[in-house]
Amino acid sequence: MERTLILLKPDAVERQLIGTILGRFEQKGLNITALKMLQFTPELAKRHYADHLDKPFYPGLEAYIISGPVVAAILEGDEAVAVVRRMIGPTNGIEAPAGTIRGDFSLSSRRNLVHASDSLDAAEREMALFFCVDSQS
Ligand code: 3AN
Repeated sequence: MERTLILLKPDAVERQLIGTILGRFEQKGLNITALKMLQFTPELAKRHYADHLDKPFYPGLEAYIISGPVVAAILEGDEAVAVVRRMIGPTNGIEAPAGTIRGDFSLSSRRNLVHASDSLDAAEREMALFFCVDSQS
């Protein structure tokens, strides 16, 4: 069993897609073991997106992620990290295949609805950042 961290980003909340997106993960058989709504601050954005701080798209990414509430959740299931990454699809919604969440609902690289941890290490770090839990608990 693995756990992974997802964020339904401000466009998902604004477009009233919280239930639709969480429903897809539930239908897949993943369990939601933690769930909350929160508002990013610039400081939290810099911690969460530390790897992207020097990218040209970072200022726009920060402005977007702090622009409205997000929903954070921990999903649990067999190979959850890889399964959830496949379900959300590639970063750019224009290129994401139909059947993935970004492929079905996004036409953008920035407003791409959902974040998911991209490794077990990232999942551990991100679960601690948003829920103060470690991957063993
Ligand atoms: P992913 O979420 O697919 O793992 P990352 O980690 O490469 O993508 O990028 C983190 C976030 O930064 C993306 N979800 C997206 O919101 C934003 N982003 C990435 N690439 C671009 C880009 N070329 N233009 C604008 N925003 C981007």
